[in-house]
Amino acid sequence: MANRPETTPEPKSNKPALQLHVPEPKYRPGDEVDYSHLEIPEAGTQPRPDETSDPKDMLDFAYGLVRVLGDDNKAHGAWDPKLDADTLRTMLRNMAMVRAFDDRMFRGQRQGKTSFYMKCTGEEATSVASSMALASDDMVFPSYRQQGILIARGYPIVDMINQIYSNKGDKLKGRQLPIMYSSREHSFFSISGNLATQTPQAVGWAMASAIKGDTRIAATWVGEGSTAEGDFHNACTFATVYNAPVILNVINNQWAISSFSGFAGAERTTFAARALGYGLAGLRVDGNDALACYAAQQWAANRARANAGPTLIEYFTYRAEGHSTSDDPSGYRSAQEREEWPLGDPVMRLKNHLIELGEWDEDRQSAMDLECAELVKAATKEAEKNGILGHGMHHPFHTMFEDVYEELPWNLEEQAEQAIRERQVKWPKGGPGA
Ligand SMILES: Cc1ncc(C[n+]2csc(CCOP(=O)(O)OP(=O)(O)O)c2C)c(N)n1
Ligand SMILES: [Mg+2]
Repeated sequence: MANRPETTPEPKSNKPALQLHVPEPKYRPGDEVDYSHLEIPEAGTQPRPDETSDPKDMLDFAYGLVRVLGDDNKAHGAWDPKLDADTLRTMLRNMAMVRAFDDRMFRGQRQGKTSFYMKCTGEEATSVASSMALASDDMVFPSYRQQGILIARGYPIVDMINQIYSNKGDKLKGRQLPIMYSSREHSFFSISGNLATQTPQAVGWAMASAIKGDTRIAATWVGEGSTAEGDFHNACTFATVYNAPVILNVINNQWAISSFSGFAGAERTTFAARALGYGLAGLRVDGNDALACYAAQQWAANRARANAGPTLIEYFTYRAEGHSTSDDPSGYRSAQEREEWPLGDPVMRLKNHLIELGEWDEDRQSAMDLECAELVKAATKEAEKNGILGHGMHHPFHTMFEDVYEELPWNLEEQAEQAIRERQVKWPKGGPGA
């Protein structure tokens, strides 16, 4: 470029030259990983503030870490939600189901049955345990890594797979990218690929619920990287201004594809501390501790239901696998990160807790894992009858023009006919995806 100086310009005064800081992750492929700089308090050491607390009195909660499950596999402290053994076993099963589902769908993508899939390995507690603390008709506005909510809410696995295969059983008629589910019956808002759009939508829905004098609250989930989007900040402003009955869940899994959390501000402060500037209650929790996830969500839900205000919760966790089936994390981060992650594995921690309580054992765990794998396998076979990628068993092409207008306008009808005609001319034998 013509006007760009080739060398550093001579200083014009004795003032120091300005410098730009560009964040760089601590570890790259092949590096030894040492997480000893992370401050991880003992489980049970944080007090539990009153649910109607003034955010000004909660500053420590935005920088600390709420933890319930200790290294001794026991539940500790004021945040222990004291769930009965049946509920804990349901939570464990939902999480095991998510893992079984993720494994099979990932393989399905590698086998060419779908174009795309995203796992949530290591983050199961942040969706399963949190959503179990909500009422089943509270409205959720998730991102793409919260399949755990649908599973916890009992959405049929076969319908999830039909959506992933975009087949003729797909309730969304192939109009959404695989995994971008939507279910009005399960109060699960349509997932959008445009990051963070769900956050102002959740706040708006919560405001509407309050305007109508309804009792249902809203909760949204957003990745830490996505908090850098303007939408997230607009959501925080509206939430605090109107005291909307909403919970903003930020999943800090350390990575946004190949960008580490530092690019969204993690070098400077915590994501929970975002709450402070807006006057929102902020909680930072161990995202691999299912009981802490449940307890934090329950605290925030009680607060919202009491008209005491919105809450921003940061779940400190780790994305154990690639971003999606299109990603290979070995190209940008050290494989040791997953092994060294100091907060452990959420499924194993809950399992060990149940064993410690005398309410579970390894044999039951193996039997449950097998049962989940078999259930997912059977659902896959069922969904495959409706078609897989490239088999042409999708909804008829004409449906892509439908459902926007009550009656299809003549110009769209013409376009539809033309599109289908052109396809027949181009691929008389059916062609790709026919
Ligand atoms: C507005 C927008 N910008 C960029 C993208 C591309 N993109 C998709 S996922 C992603 C990473 C998001 O990371 P994070 O919010 O941390 O969520 P995570 O994937 O870790 O769950 C990016 C950059 C997008 N879909 N939408
Ligand atoms: Mg992330």
